[in-house]
Amino acid sequence: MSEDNLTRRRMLQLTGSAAAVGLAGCAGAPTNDGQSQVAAPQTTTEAAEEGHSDEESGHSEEEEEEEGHGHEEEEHGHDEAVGAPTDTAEVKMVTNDSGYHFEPHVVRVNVGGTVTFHNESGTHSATAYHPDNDQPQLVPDGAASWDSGILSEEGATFEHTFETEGVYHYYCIPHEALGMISTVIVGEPDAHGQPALENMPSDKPEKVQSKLKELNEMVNKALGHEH
Ligand SMILES: [Cu+2]
Repeated sequence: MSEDNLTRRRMLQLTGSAAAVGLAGCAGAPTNDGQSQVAAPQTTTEAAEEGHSDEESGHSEEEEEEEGHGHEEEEHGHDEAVGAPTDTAEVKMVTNDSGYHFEPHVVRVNVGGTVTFHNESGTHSATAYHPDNDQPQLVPDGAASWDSGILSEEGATFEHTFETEGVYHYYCIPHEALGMISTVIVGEPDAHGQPALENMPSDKPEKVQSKLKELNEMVNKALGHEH
C-alpha cells in the first residue's frame, strides 16, 4: 500500500471524525472545559487551528498525538489510541462543564477480562445495548448483557467480565440522548459481522447515531479495519 494512499485515508478519517466530534460534542477537539487551565477563547482558537491543519497537511494520527493538544488530552484521554487488550480496564463516568462522559471512550480487554466502571462525578449508569435492557443489540451475538443501574455516589463502582469476543457499545441511562455512549472491545475480533459496527439503530436520535458512528470509526481504526 502506498504511503500516499495511507495518508489520504487517514486524512479522510480525521476529517470525518472531526465532523462527528463536532456533532457529538464529547470527544476529540478541546471544548470549553472547567478543568482546563486554558482560557475559553484560546481553546476555541486552538480547536479551529487544529481543524485547519488536519485538512491542509493531512497529519497522521501519530504525528497529531505527538504534537499534542496540550494538557487537556492528558486529563481527558479523548484522542486516545486504543492499545492491545489487557486483563482489566477502568472507565470513569464524569460530569463536568463540557458535559457527560465515559473516559476513555474505547477500552479493550482480553476475553475473560474485566472492566470497572467508576463513578467520578454526577449520576450515571453503564448499560449494554442489549435486548435485555430493551435496547437494540449492539453487542456480539450471544454476549451477556449488563446494567450497572444508576450510580449516584461519588466513587461507586460496577464491574463486568466479558466472556465473549467482540465489540460492545453501551450507554448511560440518564445521558444517552446527550451522547454519553462508549465502547468495549474484547479480544481480537474481526470487524466484519459485529452487530455493534453494522447495525445502526435508525430510530435513535441524531446525536446518538453520530456518537455511535464516531465510536465505530475509532473501533475500526483500532482493529485495523480501513474502508
Ligand atoms: Cu451519565
